[in-house]
Amino acid sequence: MKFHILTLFPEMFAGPLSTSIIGRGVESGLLGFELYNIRDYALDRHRTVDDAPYGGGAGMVMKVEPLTACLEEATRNAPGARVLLASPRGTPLTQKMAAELATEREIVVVCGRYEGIDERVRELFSAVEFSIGDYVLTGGELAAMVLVDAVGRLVPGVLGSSESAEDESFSAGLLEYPHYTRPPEFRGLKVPEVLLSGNHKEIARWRRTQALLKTSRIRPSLLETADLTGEDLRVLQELEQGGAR
Ligand code: 9D3
Repeated sequence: MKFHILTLFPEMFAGPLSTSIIGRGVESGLLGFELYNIRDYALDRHRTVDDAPYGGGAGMVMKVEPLTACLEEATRNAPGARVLLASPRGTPLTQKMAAELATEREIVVVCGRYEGIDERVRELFSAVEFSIGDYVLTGGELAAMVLVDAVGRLVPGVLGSSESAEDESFSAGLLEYPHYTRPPEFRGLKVPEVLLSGNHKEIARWRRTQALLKTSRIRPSLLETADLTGEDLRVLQELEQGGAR
């Protein structure tokens, strides 16, 4: 999978693209990146990339001409690729979207800065806007990195066998159970006995209950779409009654 990333700050990407799982994906040739500095496509003397909004108001808008020239270059390099636009008004990125994008050969991602991008860019390239959540960032770069991370790790071969994405469907839409490793006691805090018991059936039951408890506390709406068994529903009902929340 090759990502074509259009940004005014290409240097921001150096860390995430060279580190850990994504960095290894690049090393192994499974992932590729091309960074485009949008300013290189501004043709005036001052290399202007922004201007005041028509209709007035605060802030600046990214100009259509440099972005179009830059996108024309990127889409020449990636014919037929989907064009994504990082934007606070986009569709919230989900694991499902990440999995769909991971099947593409190439993706073009535009990182906005200032108040936003001239709307005609979206129209001209049938760009799809995505957001990473309801909080305000200073630009689209961090959102693009989040997308690259979420999508890149799902490209076949990028995750090692020990990091396999397989057990992600295993948790069936619930928050994960708590994790522990050695030592068995630290500053008086003990690892739950059941995890040391070697009783795998009991361990699985405990983990499932913990996942249900955590989810009902932190993200109760996930329970509406989670893949729950009859036993799960019984456990949840007990939690509700027992006041263990
Ligand atoms: C005053 C209205 N603001 C919209 C909420 C203006 C504005 C704030 C921040 C316009 C652009 C930005 C920069 N943010 C992004 O480019 C962005 C973003 C985000 O802020 N939150 C979550 N996802 C994303 S994706 C791109």
